[in-house]
This record gives sequence, C-alpha cells and structure tokens, in this order.
Amino acid sequence: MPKIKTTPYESIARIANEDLRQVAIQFVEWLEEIGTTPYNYSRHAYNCKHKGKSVYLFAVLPSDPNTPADTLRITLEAPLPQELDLYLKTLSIEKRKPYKDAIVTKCGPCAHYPKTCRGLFSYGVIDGVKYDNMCHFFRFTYTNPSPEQFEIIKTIIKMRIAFIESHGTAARPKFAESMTKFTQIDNKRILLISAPQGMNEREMGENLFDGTYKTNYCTGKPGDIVFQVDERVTASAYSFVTANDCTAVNNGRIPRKWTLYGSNSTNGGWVALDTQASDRFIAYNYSELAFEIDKPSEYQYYKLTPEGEGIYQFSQIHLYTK
Ligand SMILES: [Ca+2]
Repeated sequence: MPKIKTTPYESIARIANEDLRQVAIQFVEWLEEIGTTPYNYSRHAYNCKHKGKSVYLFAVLPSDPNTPADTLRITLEAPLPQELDLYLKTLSIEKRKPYKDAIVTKCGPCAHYPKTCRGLFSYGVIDGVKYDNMCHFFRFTYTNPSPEQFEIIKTIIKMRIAFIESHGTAARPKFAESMTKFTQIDNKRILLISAPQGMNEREMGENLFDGTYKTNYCTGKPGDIVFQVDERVTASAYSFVTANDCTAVNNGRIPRKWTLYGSNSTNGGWVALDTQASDRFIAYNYSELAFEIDKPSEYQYYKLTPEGEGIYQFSQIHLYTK
C-alpha cells in the first residue's frame, strides 16, 4: 500500500463549507466501516481499489494546501449495465446532443481531457442513444454532492464492490456451477482449425484451446471458429470463459448472438446444436458462460458462429460430455 501523504481527514478539514465538510467526514467514516482504504495518488486526491479494480476516487480541490478548498469531487465507476439508470438519475446526467455535434475537448462531468481520460471519449451509448457527457468507461464524477446524493453514492460503491466480487481472475476463473454434472473434455484434445484473425499476434484463435486462461482470443472480424476433437464426442454442453475487460459499454466483449454447430466433416453437414444471444445475461471477467445442448449427438468437428458487429473475446472454449 503506498504511503499516505495526507489523510482523507486532513484533506477534508480544508473544506471551508461546514455542511459539506461534515457530510464528507461521515462519508470517509463510512468508507472505513466497509473496509475500503483510500490511498493518495496526489496530496489531496485519493483512490480506492478493490482487488485491483477502481471503486472510487475522491479529491479535495484546489489541491494547493495554502488555498481554501471549496470542492469535493467523487468519481465512481459504473458496475453493471442495468445500474446505469441509477447512475444517470443519481448523478444528474442528462441526455445531451449527439456526439457528432458535440465539441470533444473534455468530458462533461469529470473534466478529464482526452489525453488523460482512460476512455479517450466523451460520450457513451446506451440503448442506441449517445450521451455526450459520459466517459467511455462510465466513470462519473460528482462535485459537492448533497447528503442525499452521498447516500446514493454509497449504494453505488457497494454495488461496485459486489460487481468486482463477481469476477474471476485469469488464475482462478469463476466456473459455472451448472457444469459440475458434466465432464470437461481436456482442451489438449481439441485443435483449432480456423478462426477469424485476432486483433494482434498475442490474441489469436489458438489461445482458445491452449489450456490457460491467461491468454485470450480477441477479434472484431466476422467468421466461424472451427475446431476438432481428437475423436468423435457427444458434447452435451459447451462454454466459453471470458477474459479481462467485460464492461457495460462493450457488451461484455461477447458476441451479440452465436450458434454452435457439430459435424463429422469440415466440408459441410453442420448441424445446429445451440443458439444464444448475449442480451440474456451479464458477462463478468474470467467467468464461464455455459450452455447445455438439447439434442447432443456424436461429432468430431464443432463450429461456433458469432453474429453481429463488435469485438468479442474469450480466454478458453470448453466442451463437456455427460
Ligand atoms: Ca487461453
């Protein structure tokens, strides 16, 4: 843990407005109660991470210790797509003109210049509507929140922590409990035949069956992922394990829709085994999304056909037998 230069209480003590100072103190006390530890990233600005993921930042401004502070700024990271409504409501973020008409110089709420903004964008898209004052990663900053708004900010922080807890890691992915009744086919027995080109040489299709979740396949190109098992198997279920950057704005980096096929020839005879659409669930990092096959049969070749635009990525694909 980096050394604390100035405690949050010392920073808050600089706030001239007593009402704001008092709610800020209560807020920091609450942060301690729930076990989060903010640490300085500058003298009067604090960051808090949970399992390496940012939960919130707060800053007392101006940062010059010789100038009375009049601003408390709290930045939150949106956890889940369905919670964005709460964010919009809570943080008084309104629909603005579309991105193409906006002058992109800096983000509306957080005033982060593109140079320093993680997302490099000052707009977001929700349900096809573009909001021009939204960071690409749904990071919102609120300035001098009221006591009521502090309460909702606290709710969001708790949600954010719960969201982080839902993620697995590359070393310890979260596997689907529904698959415990099946037997996973060793990925050493599976060979990739073809896949659309990966984003770069570190993210190629071979990474799907290399037995580690530390590598992933990432592509934005259309096409089939075709793979073969060393002998015919009756796959009763299949899954893919997500990788490192599932967020609301990128659809969890899973395809919009896909179909799994089986065949005993690469030249055709593909039989559709299962079709899914990604709007039915939420993808977490390093989590297994698993699906049972209603009418399994014996095949040696399998093909996953993603549909829809956008980048998707998996760290591994698995097949399961009964
Ligand atoms: Ca892999």
